[in-house]
Amino acid sequence: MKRPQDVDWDQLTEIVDIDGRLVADAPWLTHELAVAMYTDIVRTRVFDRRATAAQRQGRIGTYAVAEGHEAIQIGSARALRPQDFVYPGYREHGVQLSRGVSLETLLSYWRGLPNDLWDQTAFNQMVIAIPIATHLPHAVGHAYAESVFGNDVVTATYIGDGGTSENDFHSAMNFAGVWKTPTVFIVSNNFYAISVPYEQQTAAASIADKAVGYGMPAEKVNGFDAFAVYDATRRAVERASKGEGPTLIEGVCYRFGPHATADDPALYRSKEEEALWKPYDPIIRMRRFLDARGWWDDERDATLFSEATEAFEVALATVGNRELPARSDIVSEAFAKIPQTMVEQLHRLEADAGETLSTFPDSAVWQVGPDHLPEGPRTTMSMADAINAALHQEMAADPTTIFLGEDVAVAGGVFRISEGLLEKFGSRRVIDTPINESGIVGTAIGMAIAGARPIAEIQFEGFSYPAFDQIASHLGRIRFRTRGNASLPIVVRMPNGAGIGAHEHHCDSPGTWAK
Ligand SMILES: Cc1ncc(C[n+]2csc(CCOP(=O)(O)OP(=O)(O)O)c2C)c(N)n1
Ligand SMILES: [Mg+2]
Repeated sequence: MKRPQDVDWDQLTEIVDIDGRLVADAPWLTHELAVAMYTDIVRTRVFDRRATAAQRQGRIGTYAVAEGHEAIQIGSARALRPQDFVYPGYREHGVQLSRGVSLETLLSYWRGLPNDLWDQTAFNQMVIAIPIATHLPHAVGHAYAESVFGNDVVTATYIGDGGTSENDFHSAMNFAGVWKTPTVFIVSNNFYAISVPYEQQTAAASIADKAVGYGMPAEKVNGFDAFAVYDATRRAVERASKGEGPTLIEGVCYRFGPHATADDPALYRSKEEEALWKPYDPIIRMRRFLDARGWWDDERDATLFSEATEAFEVALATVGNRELPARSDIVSEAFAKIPQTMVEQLHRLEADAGETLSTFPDSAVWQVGPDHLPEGPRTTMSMADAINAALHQEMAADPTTIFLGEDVAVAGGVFRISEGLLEKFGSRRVIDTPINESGIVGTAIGMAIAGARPIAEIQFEGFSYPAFDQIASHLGRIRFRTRGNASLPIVVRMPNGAGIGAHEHHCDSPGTWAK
């Protein structure tokens, strides 16, 4: 049982207490900001309640309920600058609404309709990532690439207490710590991961404690106090922007509702426990604060709630009337050039369903045929020398190319494939990474979203398996998920077997897994 009296509140920073009293210095806390944040919190609450009801009516699919998390979401989102970039998890509806994602776009996502545009450049926010923690390395890579480009962009990324057990939490925190990227990690600690309580998730006394091992400052914040979260995020963004590196912010909160619409919290916590947390509702705290200052009244409140409800209903009706996308979207939106084998698979599906077979212009299809070698002088060299020459050429031709991997810089790679790159292109673009394959591919993905052309090296193909979540869950899907708004120009290169007679894993040919 997790009760408010079990929390050491003195450890958590607070700006406005549960009674709405200002308890710390906050010169930045203006009338305008407070009203804007309250408005966002109410819009998020209305969205959440209406979306939960819409799921019950069968109008959207399974939905992740956010009630209780609003202060962390709005407090952090409001502290980011317009140019900063967000990598959210599945529950950050408030962050999305506050940063301009339309109700229709959000509702389409939760209705399971991929036929709405998620334009990450319009919202400075990536589409929701469902596999827990896998988006964290993206935020780190994105921040890294922006600093290489000389842009003042901070990335913010969100995760839960349970998510900090995942491998990619570790890879992202480690890369961010070593690279000192301008990244803010925001952890919503609601003491549960679906049914599993905090104590069974981690033996760490707090999530913030985990940051120490990555050389990263951390702050524990009262996650019901949007102003405390705002202040912590504001300071973290300032530090990151000055080149002082990443920060972890742990916001302590409670999920008032179920994990998602498919979850029944009665299986793992009592009604008594839930009732103890109700007075901590961030809306009540914020409203008390505004009332005490005479900045709000019942009439304005009623208008805010009813306008938010109406906007939701209009958006839901629009989304409900939307046509399902054509079956052919599964190939046409997933590939810049559709492989012929995919067209054949699609045709088999369409034939089975008795549908007309889709046709695509020749220019949209990738016809794999014989190689056409360019005319001109030829020379003979080893494969290693040829790859090395190609890397030198590409890195010289395109300043957005970043080469990363284990032992690739100073040593020039264990097969000397990247020899000479460090000397020519410098340590910002030729990176000896920590030993973490998921981190290598994951950060490369974030770099590509930021506009870079990364080349990610896996030292031996037999060690590519830890990277496969990133490859399958993201590299292969982000184009589809964003309807082509994000296309990832990444090369993942890895040497394999080829008869070198080496010991296990150094001579694997995992290409056979694909057969
Ligand atoms: C890699 C992965 N494993 C499992 C799941 C299923 N799942 C979704 S949410 C969740 C619990 C996450 O808990 P926490 O990180 O504390 O975040 P909260 O839901 O409490 O906000 C699980 C196990 C998933 N989405 N991704
Ligand atoms: Mg949790």
